[in-house]
Amino acid sequence: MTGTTLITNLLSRQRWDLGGQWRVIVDPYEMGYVGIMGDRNPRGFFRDFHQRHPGDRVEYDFDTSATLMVPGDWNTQDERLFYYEGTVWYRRHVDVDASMMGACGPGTRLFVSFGAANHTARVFLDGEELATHVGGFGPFAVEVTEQLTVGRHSLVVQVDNRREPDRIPAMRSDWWNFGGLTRAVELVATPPVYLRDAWVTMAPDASIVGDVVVDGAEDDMQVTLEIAGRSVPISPGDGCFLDLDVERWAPGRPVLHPVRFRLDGRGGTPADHVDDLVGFRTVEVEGTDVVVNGQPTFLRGISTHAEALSGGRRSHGPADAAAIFDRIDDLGANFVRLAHYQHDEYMAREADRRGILAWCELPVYWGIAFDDAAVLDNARAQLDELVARDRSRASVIMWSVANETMPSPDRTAFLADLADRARRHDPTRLVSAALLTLPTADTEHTIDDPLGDHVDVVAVNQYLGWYYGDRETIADTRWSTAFNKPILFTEFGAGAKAGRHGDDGEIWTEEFQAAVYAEQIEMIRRQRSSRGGAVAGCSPWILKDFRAPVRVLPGIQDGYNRKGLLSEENEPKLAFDVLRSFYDELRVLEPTDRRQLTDLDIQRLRDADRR
Ligand code: GCB
Repeated sequence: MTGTTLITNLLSRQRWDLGGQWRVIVDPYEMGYVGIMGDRNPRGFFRDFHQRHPGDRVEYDFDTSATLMVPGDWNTQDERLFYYEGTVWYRRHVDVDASMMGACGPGTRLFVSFGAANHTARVFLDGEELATHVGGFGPFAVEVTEQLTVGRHSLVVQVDNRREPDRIPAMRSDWWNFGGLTRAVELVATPPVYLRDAWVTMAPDASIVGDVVVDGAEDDMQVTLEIAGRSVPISPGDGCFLDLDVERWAPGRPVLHPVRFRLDGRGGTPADHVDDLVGFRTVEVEGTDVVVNGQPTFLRGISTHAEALSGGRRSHGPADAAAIFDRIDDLGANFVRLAHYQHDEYMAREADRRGILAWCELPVYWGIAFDDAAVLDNARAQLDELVARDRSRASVIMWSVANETMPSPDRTAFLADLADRARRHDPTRLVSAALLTLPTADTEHTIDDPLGDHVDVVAVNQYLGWYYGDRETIADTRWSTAFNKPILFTEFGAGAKAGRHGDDGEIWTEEFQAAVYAEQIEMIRRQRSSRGGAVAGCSPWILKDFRAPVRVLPGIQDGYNRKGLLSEENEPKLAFDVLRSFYDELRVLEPTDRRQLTDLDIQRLRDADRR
């Protein structure tokens, strides 16, 4: 078997879109792979057999089977698959011509790359099993150089989205388990020796650091980074270290610099190159402040799932990312929490372009088998994919290794391992994990979860005024940690059905949700960091109502978590404006952002001042 690989900077490569309508076979009993004796089925769907003679016993036929759009989740494309959790076989033909085979000169290598396939994918070409990838949100590629010839080929992918106790995520989550080839599938060409990975970013001491991985390396290759008019040698594995005065990327000021990584062979002949647009900024923690470019920066955030703004489907690609970020911009946010798993690469790129800071998260979520070494291995692999893909993104300031995990020695060891690994791979960014807070009758909360020792930012999900606590006492609540680190409220919120109005004491009304936001905001106002408090920001739960099978209340939830500031069809609820006004108020205090204000912003600030 070939196995999977990870190619970063795909957008800089020659690619052919393999999206469109793929033929599919739904296979709840997995008979397309396994025979009746539990062995590998020699006539399995991966063979893509066709009946050639009237006597041929072939009991499937992709050519006449249903189709599904790729990229896309299967749940929202076919109502029979809405709740489906199991295997679907995807098949498409790949037509290869001589120009593709030679796209990067003699020895061109070809890969099929997947933005994500939820949850486990087996890839077959012309009946041959090539690779398996585990993890529903990570990018991967499969080399097909040896298999592809000029002509038509059968590409079959078995995608299985069953929930299992030893998967990440595991059995329960408060979001839809969208199955399928949910992100782009592409054929990618590279030269025979190529830059499989190439990244550059700014370290906290403002030096520029970067490195590359050369695949197919020959001894006399040379790698150079071209940046801001300079050419700097990179020694693969040891990287580069540069003291260069570049204009900084900052929240609200998204300055991006073109960079090129060049790979040259013997005598300086060009062998490969990768282009990127990269911003440079520093990020660190000082006491209870998050400091960006030397400036304490309050994170005016919002959390979001990877769900399209309308239609309740899995989002993918640049258009969905732009639409989501339009709404984040409308809020006046400078920070987004990309919850609860790896979003697609376009999200961090859009954040780069907009000057919005980002938190990236692994799906280490409720009920993970922390005592299982294989589960830890998979978490490590998912982390590696995420860091490798996004570590040139200036917007990304934080890797989150988990959400809401119950403290236990196994859990803390597991997550400490991931936190250390994130730092080893990328010492330039912060590490965090969203912690669970449980109800107490107190208005004094001290976070002492032992994981606090292993993170840079103590992120807290708290549902005062919703799952517990009186709304009236939210504003009086005081938060501290045992760690002298910034506190970030990664979640708070309340459910409201858009268009449902009433008294602010009645749950599910927009008024109730808005009132919870007002109290939470008042609490934050009273203890912002760099003014004596410890709260360095928030990313309330959540931008938009999102599909969740556990949300069953008829007439109100109907399969949606209703904590969105926007309805599932992108209509703002009252709380949207409450949060926006708070962020407007904060922006006045922030010099970097002030330069970016439009006339409309200034008018809004004046209005906020008058209130
Ligand atoms: C949480 C979870 C999030 C849920 C949210 C809720 O704490 O982190 O995934 O959707 O609460 O609405 O209960």
